[in-house]
Amino acid sequence: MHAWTSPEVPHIVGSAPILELFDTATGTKRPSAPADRANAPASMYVCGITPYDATHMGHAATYVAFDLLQRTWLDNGRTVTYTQNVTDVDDPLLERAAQRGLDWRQLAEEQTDLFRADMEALNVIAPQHYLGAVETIDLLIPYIEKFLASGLAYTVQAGEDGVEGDVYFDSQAAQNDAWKLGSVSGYEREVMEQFFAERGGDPQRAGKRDPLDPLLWRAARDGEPSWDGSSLGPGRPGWHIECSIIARSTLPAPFTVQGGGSDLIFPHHEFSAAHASAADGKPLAELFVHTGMVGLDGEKMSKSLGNLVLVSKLREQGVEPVVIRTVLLGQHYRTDWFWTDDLLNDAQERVNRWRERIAGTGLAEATALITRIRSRMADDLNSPGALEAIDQWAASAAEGSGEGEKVIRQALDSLLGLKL
Ligand code: 5CA
Ligand code: ZN
Repeated sequence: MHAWTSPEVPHIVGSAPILELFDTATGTKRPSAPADRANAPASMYVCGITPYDATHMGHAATYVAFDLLQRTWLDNGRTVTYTQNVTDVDDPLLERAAQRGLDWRQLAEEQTDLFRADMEALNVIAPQHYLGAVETIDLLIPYIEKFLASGLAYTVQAGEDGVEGDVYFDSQAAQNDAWKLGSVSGYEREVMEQFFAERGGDPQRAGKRDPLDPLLWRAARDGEPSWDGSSLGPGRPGWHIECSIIARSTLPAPFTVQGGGSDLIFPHHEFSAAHASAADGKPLAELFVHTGMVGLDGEKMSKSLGNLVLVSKLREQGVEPVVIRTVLLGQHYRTDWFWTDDLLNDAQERVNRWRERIAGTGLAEATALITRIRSRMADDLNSPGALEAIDQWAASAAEGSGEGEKVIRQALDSLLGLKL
């Protein structure tokens, strides 16, 4: 699948401190590069959309946060390999397509196109590997076959619908030095059970060895799409194994950062990590980075609730993407927050002030601002702090006659993705 077109990222002279990131798995801030090799190649996997409705502000906030991560790494002189998936076959997508009387492939294609256009407008650097579940099914079948052969997976007997052949992952048997249940999330069993049930798991399924065991292969049902599963029989893959194998087939083991929203910590990232470690004994990633949830009117913004502010709608109404991006950067990526129109108005005023100030900028003040932005971003992507530094600069008197204007424009674009 093709991704969107990446913007040019200008190179900014000087250097930034090593980026530290808050890692969910250890609950601590950790350097995202080896101390002795600040410019080592970096790699990340960010969980992509399930394309059944348009990009809302929650998605935008998550992908812009990881775009800041990529930009900070690039500024550290690192090459970045970035993979993102599209969950282009999944229950909610099939259900929505049926409701709207559409072919599920057509719905997925439409919504993925809209997502790409939104990402491009928001100046988000495209991933090198942009892969749909549908195009990667062949890759994961051998993994499931191996798990079955080595006792890390099992087939349950037919459920109420009489269909045989659903395969589950044995999460107890699969524990090893690289992964144990809770390695990623750190959650207590009780919390795991709650999230598993709420987020697509099936704890009640008869015949499972542990209620938390996740599905690896769903045998074909009437009216559902299915693919040839070789010895597994026709069916379609479970959700976690998709991301796990797309990551393993495109990135080093372990790669630097596994990313996504905090709603994916458990079960999705826990079991994506479990599957990868079961396959090769290595951790999925060095760091697990999660964004907070964006809400609207007191609830998490979600396609299933329908309380959405869509990037495409705002764009249609004439809101400049740089203003949307400024709203997003004004919130720290790890906090949960609510979208409001006031935030949008404030961001527009901010951008106006920056634009008014930029003309007389001197070189020394431009360099000083870049240093401040870099040090704030190096501290767990403190973008609200970076914007405050820009505000302070904008509120100060100009100290030159414009030699710094181009430098500031390039730095805001390169480091923060803000094209004034
Ligand atoms: N396709 C899966 C991941 S493999 C999925 O979660 N898709 S999604 O469309 O529901 O979400 C896409 C990305 O946006 C995920 O990283 C998810 O964690 C994040 N996300 C979803 N809702 C919000 C929200 N309200 N606030 C912040 N991030 C969100
Ligand atoms: Zn995923």
